[in-house]
Amino acid sequence: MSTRKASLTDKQAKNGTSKYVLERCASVNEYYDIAFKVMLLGDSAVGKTCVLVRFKDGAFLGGNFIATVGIDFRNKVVDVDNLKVKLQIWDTAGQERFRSVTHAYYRDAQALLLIYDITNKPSFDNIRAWLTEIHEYAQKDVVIMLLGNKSDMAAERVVKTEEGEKLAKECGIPFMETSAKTGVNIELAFHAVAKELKHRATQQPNDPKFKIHEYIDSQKHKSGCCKQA
Ligand SMILES: Nc1nc2c(ncn2[C@@H]2O[C@H](COP(=O)(O)OP(=O)(O)OP(=O)(O)O)[C@@H](O)[C@H]2O)c(=O)[nH]1
Ligand SMILES: [Mg+2]
Repeated sequence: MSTRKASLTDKQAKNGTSKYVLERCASVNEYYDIAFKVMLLGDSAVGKTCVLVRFKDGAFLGGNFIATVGIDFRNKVVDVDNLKVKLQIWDTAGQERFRSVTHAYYRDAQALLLIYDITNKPSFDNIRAWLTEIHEYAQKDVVIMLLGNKSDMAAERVVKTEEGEKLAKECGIPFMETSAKTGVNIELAFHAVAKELKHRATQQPNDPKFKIHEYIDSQKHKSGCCKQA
């Protein structure tokens, strides 16, 4: 084990401002300052596992679809404003029969990425039901982000970008379209969530509030990410 001086942890512990998981050390391979749990939710086959694999390994899981059974997680450490933020990302099974298994994990999650498939209308229509479930099982202040995945499949699109934007606006949550296949917006989605969680955990009373919607818009424009599929 390597130990790192973690002024953040001490400060937070002293003034008791955070209920987040703040840890000061890690194994040799996994060096981090602060850790959060993120959950991927959405109907079966929308691409949750592929989004996670793209983010974690930079690869696309093409070929035959293998539905996730139960729940699984992967860790990734990202840099946020010079802080090492560990995201423990839980990949849930979208199939109905596993729902009771995944419910048990909601309480621990600090962020939820709610995913639909832009080529599958029912997966979009079910987002409201997912949000009802989230309100029932998740923490009240959980960070939620809506993702319309498979943006590379322009010819098969049945859910317009504007529909995703409208729903997200109604629910007051950030939104973007992603592609686990091309990688479009995958890093940005996780990074925005990591930044929001880090700000919530470390914010001092007089610090300016982090505005996730504005951050996403500024980064989208920077990378020109949404112009191509
Ligand atoms: N073209 C394209 N195909 C994708 C994308 N993401 C996932 N897929 C494909 O969609 C299928 C389902 O992907 P998964 O990631 O396994 O779906 P899932 O949401 O994890 O499904 P469950 O585990 O059953 O909940 C697979 O055949 C993937 O190759 C994407 O961004 N673009
Ligand atoms: Mg899966």
